[in-house]
Amino acid sequence: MQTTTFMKKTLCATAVSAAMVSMSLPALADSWRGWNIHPPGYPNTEALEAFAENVAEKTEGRVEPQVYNNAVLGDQSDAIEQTRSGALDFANFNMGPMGPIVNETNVLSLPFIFSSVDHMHEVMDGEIGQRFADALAEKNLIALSWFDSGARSLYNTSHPVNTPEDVEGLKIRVMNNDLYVEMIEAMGGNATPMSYGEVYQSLKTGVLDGAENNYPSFESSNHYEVANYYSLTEHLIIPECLCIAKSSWEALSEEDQKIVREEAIKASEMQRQLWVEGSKESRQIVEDAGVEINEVEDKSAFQAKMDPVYAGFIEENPELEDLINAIRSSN
Ligand code: BDP
Repeated sequence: MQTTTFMKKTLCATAVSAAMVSMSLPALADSWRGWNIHPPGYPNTEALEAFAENVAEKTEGRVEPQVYNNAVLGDQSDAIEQTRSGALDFANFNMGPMGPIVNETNVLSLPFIFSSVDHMHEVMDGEIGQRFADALAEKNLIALSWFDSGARSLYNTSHPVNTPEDVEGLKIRVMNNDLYVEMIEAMGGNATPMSYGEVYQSLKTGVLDGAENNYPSFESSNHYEVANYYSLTEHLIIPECLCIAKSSWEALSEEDQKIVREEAIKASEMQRQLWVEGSKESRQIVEDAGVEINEVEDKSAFQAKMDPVYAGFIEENPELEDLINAIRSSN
């Protein structure tokens, strides 16, 4: 039989992979599946991919994380449950949809709880952040670092929002958390909890009038193509975690835990840097596409509407009042 170039290449590749398999045989690689809601190129995606690559390299292949983008492994609430049970190994979760599962994290979803993104980082990187990490750990999620998610603002298909009166009657999509329903209703709108992937179509067909998000998500989800008014209410500043499933974490040696922790912290530093740049770029893209962006002169009108939301929350969760006060007074 004549050996063709193709066969030679194939034989050669087979020999190489056989050699690679035998070289790596003693340490069985732990393949980690990681959930990510965002598309390639998004700041979080880049940071998660760097995390995966660096962990594989530093553990010399003992842990092989793989990131699955665009929520192909399920929507966020499902993915949280899958990570808690160990069906998924790691993920980048927003603390919004975490609220129904880890009650303490609802504090982070109180509108205007942080005065700025810097304030949020200071809190999350300190002792208070550790309190949230402890609460997550009780629910089998090991939060190793905190990502930026900017500030979320309202956008809609019909007019600029300057005052709560402008929100009246608008059907606004919110993430899956009852607190956001209360928040939008307190502003005068009608809230619809919905998973992220369904929002574009719903805006397009008029099922929704608007939603709320940061610039990078407003842009990468293409919502800006259908919702042309973005109003800087900046009502929510919600941190996100790089979380590992407790069972995956506990299966690691101490040495590998150290590597994974260090890489998670490095990933969050990278994400925060990329976030600043990415937010500016996204703002430019949506403006160039014709989106009208307006500052909200008097945010205190929105803040004042949130008093009953806080009062109701504290009434239901009196044990969390000191945490709310600690965050507010840490500024
Ligand atoms: C983005 C968050 C993502 C959320 C999404 C949403 O990064 O985790 O799922 O908003 O609105 O900003 O659902």
